[in-house]
Amino acid sequence: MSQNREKLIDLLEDIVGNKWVIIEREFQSSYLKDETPLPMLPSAANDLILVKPFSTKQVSKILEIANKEKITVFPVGGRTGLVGGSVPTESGIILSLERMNNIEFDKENSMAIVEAGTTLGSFIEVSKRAGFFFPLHPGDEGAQIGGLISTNAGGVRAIKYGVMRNYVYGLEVVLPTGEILNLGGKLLKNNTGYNLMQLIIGSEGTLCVITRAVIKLYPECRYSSTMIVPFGNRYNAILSVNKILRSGIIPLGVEYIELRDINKAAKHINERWPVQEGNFQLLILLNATTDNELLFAYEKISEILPEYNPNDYFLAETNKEEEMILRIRSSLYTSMKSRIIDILDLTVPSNHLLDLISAVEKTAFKNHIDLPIYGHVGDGNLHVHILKEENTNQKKIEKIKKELYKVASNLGGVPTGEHGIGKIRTEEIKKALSEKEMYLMSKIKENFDPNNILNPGKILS
Ligand code: LAC
Ligand code: ZN
Repeated sequence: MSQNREKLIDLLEDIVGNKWVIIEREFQSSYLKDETPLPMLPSAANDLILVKPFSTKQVSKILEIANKEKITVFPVGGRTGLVGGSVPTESGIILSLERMNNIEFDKENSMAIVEAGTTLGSFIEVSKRAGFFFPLHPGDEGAQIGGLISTNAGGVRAIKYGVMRNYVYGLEVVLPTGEILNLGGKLLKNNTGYNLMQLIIGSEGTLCVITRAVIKLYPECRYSSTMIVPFGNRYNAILSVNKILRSGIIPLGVEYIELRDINKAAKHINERWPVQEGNFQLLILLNATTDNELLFAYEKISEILPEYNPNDYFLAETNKEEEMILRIRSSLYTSMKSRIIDILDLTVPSNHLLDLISAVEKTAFKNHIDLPIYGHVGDGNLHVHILKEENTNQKKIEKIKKELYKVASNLGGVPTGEHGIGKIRTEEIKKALSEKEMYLMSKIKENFDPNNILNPGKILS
């Protein structure tokens, strides 16, 4: 161990205490990866020090030292990302804010002041106990607030209230220099200059470390229901979505799933998917403040659907059933993960979803492979999975990905609507954006982080 490393460990221990500086590799193992499929997962570097501060002041001191000594810092949350965004790919410090998990409520403003290390699961639970609803649900409840904000998370309930950036009103962040900034606040309107707060949301830990956030909450919704609509035909399922979304009702979410995959997900967590007919299914999540409003939405959907020949409808009305359906849906990725080479996150304008799906089908057919699809059709966002199969090789995989990215782009889409760029999509962003946009982004990075110490090599390479 070099002298510098010893000195750094001493300094960090002075800030957070011996117990919270972890230097043994075996105790760092879960911090060296995220949920990226193994064939795509970047390798973690050697010589890493895991630090767990307890306050914004401690985060500030750590960054001040790191910046002065030009030591790389990798902020991590719940490590549930899918693009290697939090993997510590260079020697340096892994900064976990998991001990910073305090939640306060401002009931008069319907907002919560939440520390970055709070998990999604506990935030949903504690908010519920306080009489509030936090609708966003990006799958894994082990995700942390800081990570949800820095990746602008989405998930299955992102239509009615939007994605994470729509919930964030204020941020406390620490710049790579150690300076602490408070951006936004509890204001519902704020036009005071460039919106740095929104720039930071989705910046994947490359600009600053988020330590605390002011988050908008909604009143607890007493009326909700989850519809499962099975179809015998993929195209009909997809075509009906646009019509539903234009009908004047706003569902919490509309998901597309396939029976074969969702059955495996259910089995994975010892549950049973309630609808066993129709290989192509829509999951429609509804909520309302009155019974009548819910009934209206349900009737509207029931009016539209017959045109698309669904096999039947299934309506889950008890909270228990709804929770079980959400849990099974949230397990889709995990249940497939060991077979996945890569999970794409293609996003197109919703009127082009069908074009995207038929292009994926063509690519699958041409290459004699299976490309399972599911995802957030209500957001125009589909996950296409490239699986480990006997007839795949690296060259073929690259060709398939290139083809699919091109299709999305030709339809006015982007390579990612949800998972972000992280480490593994840095070539994709260059193809998706103009040189000028990339230049402006690199200048923004330089201004926030002149020594490039914070999550280097992510988003921009
Ligand atoms: C999902 C994750 C993989 O939609 O984004 O389940
Ligand atoms: Zn998703």
